[in-house]
Amino acid sequence: MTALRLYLRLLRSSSKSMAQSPVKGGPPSRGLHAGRGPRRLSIEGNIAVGKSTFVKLLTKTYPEWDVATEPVATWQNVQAAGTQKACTSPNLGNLLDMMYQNPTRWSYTFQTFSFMSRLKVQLEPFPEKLLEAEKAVRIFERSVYSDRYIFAKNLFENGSLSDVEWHIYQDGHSFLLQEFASRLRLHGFVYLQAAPQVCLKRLRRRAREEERGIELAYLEQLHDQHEAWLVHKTTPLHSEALLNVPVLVLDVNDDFSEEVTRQEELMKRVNTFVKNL
Ligand code: UDP
Ligand code: D5M
Ligand code: MG
Repeated sequence: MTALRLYLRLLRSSSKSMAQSPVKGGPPSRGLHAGRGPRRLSIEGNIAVGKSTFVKLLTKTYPEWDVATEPVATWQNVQAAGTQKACTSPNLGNLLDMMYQNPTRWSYTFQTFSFMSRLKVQLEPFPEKLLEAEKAVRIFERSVYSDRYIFAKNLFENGSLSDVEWHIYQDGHSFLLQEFASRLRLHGFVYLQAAPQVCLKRLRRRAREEERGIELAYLEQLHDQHEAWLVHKTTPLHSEALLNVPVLVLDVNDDFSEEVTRQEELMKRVNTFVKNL
């Protein structure tokens, strides 16, 4: 069953009441990490701020941690359902490119697909082998929360999602988050913070083909969404518990990709944050 079909089936079986009512489930408030399971964190931040570079550093520094990168390749190469072998699967298109080329047509489809792909990543069982570690840690590059509270919200506010699309999206999102509350739980966010101009410079340096049309104004919108959600805490959330998840803000305006001392300092700060969860 494709992600989209599963999503639609779950949506149909969900309560008829639509998105406005907040969901009671969701990550509980935590200060100290109660119980044993792995600590689960998401690395958040604007496009091209350096998340992938940062998670690579985490992997190198803490090889015992489990790291899940963002499924961008899946969005760039949508495969037909039911096909088993990647080499023979018909490629249905580059949804990332379609969204950037025609946002009003493709944003809702993109949000549905990216949410489902992040949901799958966040629901994956923790590797047995790593569970043996005294303090197991799993890191995600972005989360089902940034999908909604950064991107979908922003696309609604800038007119790329209609009222009805935003409403249906939130309804499905809240429902699935409630259904999978305990398995989706995150214990901390690491917010990589940098000025939109810095992100634009890094975005141009990376030169991802689909992103060639992105302008500073879009990165400014996304920056404001991050600040509202993770710093000022003014973004209305589906669950109050999410509001209480600890956030580590790391200023990455200064280049860290080549600076070993800065890298060590950043890695230590994450480790201290994780230990205190
Ligand atoms: N980059 C950089 N300085 C940094 C961090 C990243 O120049 O301190 C570069 C990195 O090499 C890449 C681009 O910025 O070319 C975007 O980084 P990444 O893909 O890690 O960003 P993401 O979109 O994952 O946040
Ligand atoms: O993010 C990867 C690319 O995917 C970047 O162009 C932003 C885009 N993206 C990721 N999630 C979403 C959602 N939910 N909606 C719209 N666009 C999205 P990067 O920051 O480069 O790792
Ligand atoms: Mg990335």
